[in-house]
Amino acid sequence: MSGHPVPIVVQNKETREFELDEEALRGVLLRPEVGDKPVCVVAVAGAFRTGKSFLLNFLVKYCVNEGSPNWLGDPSQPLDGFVWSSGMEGQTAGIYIWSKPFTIYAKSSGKKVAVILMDTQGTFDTQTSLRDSTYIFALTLLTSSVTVYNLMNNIREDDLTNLQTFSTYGASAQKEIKESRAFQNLLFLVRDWSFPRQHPCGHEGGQVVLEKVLGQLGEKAEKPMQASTHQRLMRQGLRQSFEKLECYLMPHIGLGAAEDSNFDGRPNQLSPQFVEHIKLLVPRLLAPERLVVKRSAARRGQPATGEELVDFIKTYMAVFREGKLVEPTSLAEMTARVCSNGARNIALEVYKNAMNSIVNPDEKSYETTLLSKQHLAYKRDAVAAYLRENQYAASSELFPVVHEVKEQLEKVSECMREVTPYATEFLLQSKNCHFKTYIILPINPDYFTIPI
Ligand SMILES: Nc1nc2c(ncn2[C@@H]2O[C@H](COP(=O)(O)OP(=O)(O)OP(=O)(O)O)[C@@H](O)[C@H]2O)c(=O)[nH]1
Ligand SMILES: [Mg+2]
Repeated sequence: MSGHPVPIVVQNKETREFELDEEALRGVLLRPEVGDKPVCVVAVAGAFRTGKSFLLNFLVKYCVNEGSPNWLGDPSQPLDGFVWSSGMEGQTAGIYIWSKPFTIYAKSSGKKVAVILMDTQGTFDTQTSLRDSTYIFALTLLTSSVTVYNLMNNIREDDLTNLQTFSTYGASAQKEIKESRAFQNLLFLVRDWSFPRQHPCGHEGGQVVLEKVLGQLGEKAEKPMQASTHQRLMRQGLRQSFEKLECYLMPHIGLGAAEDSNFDGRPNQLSPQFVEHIKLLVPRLLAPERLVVKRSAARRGQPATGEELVDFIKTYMAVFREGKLVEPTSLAEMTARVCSNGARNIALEVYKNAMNSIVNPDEKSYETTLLSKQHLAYKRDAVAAYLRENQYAASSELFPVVHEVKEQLEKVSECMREVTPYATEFLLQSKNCHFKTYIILPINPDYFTIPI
């Protein structure tokens, strides 16, 4: 086997904090074969004991054999590489990467790309708290260009809720370092897909299932289900959080493999359907024409290098460590926060559209009194929209975020008092608020924005 797994994020047994082994990370990412090539990071994350490390070893095989037609190799050879095991105890702890970056000539860009394979600690094992699960998953989303979200049997509502929790936490770290890009690609990988008669295994079936799951509560559904605001906003948020969402449905590995206590991963013990789909799935992630390079936020989306990836990981871990982010203390609180934020965005959209409608692009000045008057009316509409859209608005003691958000909307009016005739920018920083509020009233209404 060419290479071995290297632990780069390790949990300190005493403090329970995750720590970066920077030397180990640099030892891989600063190798001469990486140089200043763009990097592609393919990570597998998701619930514990669901075959993540097992799958990654097929990705290693594909890279080692350079995607040759016979890349799966001798079917009687055991599967090794990232440590995997049967049994019920969680196996992978922290984050590992493969010691050897693989150089692949990416057809789309005509450049060589260094591929990094990443294995992660399973979420929600008996030893892993919500906090740790969120930490690992969010860090994975932030640092990979493709995250495989490994699921069992189906895509359930709680899989979406968990993903929302993890991505919200990751996004708040992006905000903290003034990065506002969405995460890159996410592939829902459903293992042991339960309904192959209804939707056949593979990518096409997966896309249909994903559309159903993400769309069934939205406008696209033929018969929209009774959707709570939270469910709609969660789906909307997930779509907006990723550049690309895909799904692949995998068949079961076969009872022979699953029930044999001596199973060592050799392909000839796996079901032929599983092997067939492994041969289709792996090139979907790693074939030269499909590689997705990690992009650097600091350089306006240019491909990131190994050196930059080291910096990302260090920066994000530092942001997490500083503890300024909202602790994901409970899923309910997190959900309330996301729901409130979604409702806030809707409310601000209501306000922005209404104000845009009265700003004349040819006018170079605005009547302050007119704007203030309209502002008061539109602010009322926005607050009403916020309360209507937010199912948590009533329980403010339970979810203080509601209070914060309402306060922000109120603050808009304070800013408006200072409106001047020309392009104006206000910066509001409330002591009690985590967010900055800008109001920009330029000549062109397209720029009339209120990002919060
Ligand atoms: N049913 C089923 N079992 C699988 C599949 N792939 C692998 N396994 C089995 O799942 C068990 C766990 O595999 P691992 O790769 O160690 O799982 P993991 O998700 O990395 O586990 P943690 O690192 O503990 O989170 C092994 O016994 C594999 O044989 C699959 O697609 N379906
Ligand atoms: Mg594992």
